[in-house]
Amino acid sequence: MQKTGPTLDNALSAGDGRYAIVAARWHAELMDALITGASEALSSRGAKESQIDVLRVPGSFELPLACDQAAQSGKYVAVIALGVVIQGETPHHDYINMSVAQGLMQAGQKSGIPILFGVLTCHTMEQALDRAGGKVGNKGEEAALAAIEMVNLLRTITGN
Ligand code: DLZ
Repeated sequence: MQKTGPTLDNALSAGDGRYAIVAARWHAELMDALITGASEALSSRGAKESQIDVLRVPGSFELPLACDQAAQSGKYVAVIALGVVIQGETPHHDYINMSVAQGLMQAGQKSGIPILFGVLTCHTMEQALDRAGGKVGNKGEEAALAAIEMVNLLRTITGN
C-alpha cells in the first residue's frame, strides 16, 4: 500500500510555543516509534527540546483527561495525543476508541487549543506496525505535522 499522509507547507514552522505529546503506555515498542516520529517532526520544523514535553498516561482511555488538562494549563500551543489500540477478543477496544475520539474532540473544542488524534485503532498488530514507522508511515509524525499546521492556522485566524 502506498504511504499516505498530510503534505505540509514547508514554510510552516513550529514557532516558539511549547507542544505536549501525551502518550499511552500500552504496546510500548509501537508507542516509542510514534513518540519518536512526533518529536522528530516537531524538531525538523524548528522546535527545540525545551519546547516538547512528553507526558505518559497508563492507557489510551486516559488520554482525554490528560489532554484536556494539558490544553487548559495555558502552557501549550498544541497537544498531541498518541496511543495504540489493537482489537482483542471482546469489544473492549470499541469502547476505548469511541471514548478517546469523542473525549479528545470535546477537549479541543472546550480549550480552543488544537488536540491531535494520533491514536492507532487497528484490527491487527501488522496494521499497527505499518502505521508506526512502517509502510503506511508514522502516525505520530503525521499528528505532529497536523499540530503545527493548526497552530499556524489559529495564529492566522486570531492574529496572535
Ligand atoms: C484495557 C486495555 C486494553 C484491553 N487494550 C488497550 C489497548 O490496546 N491500548 C491501550 O492504549 N490501552 C488498552 N487498555 C487500557 C485502557 O486504555 C485503560 O488504561 C484501562 O482500561 C484503565 O482505565
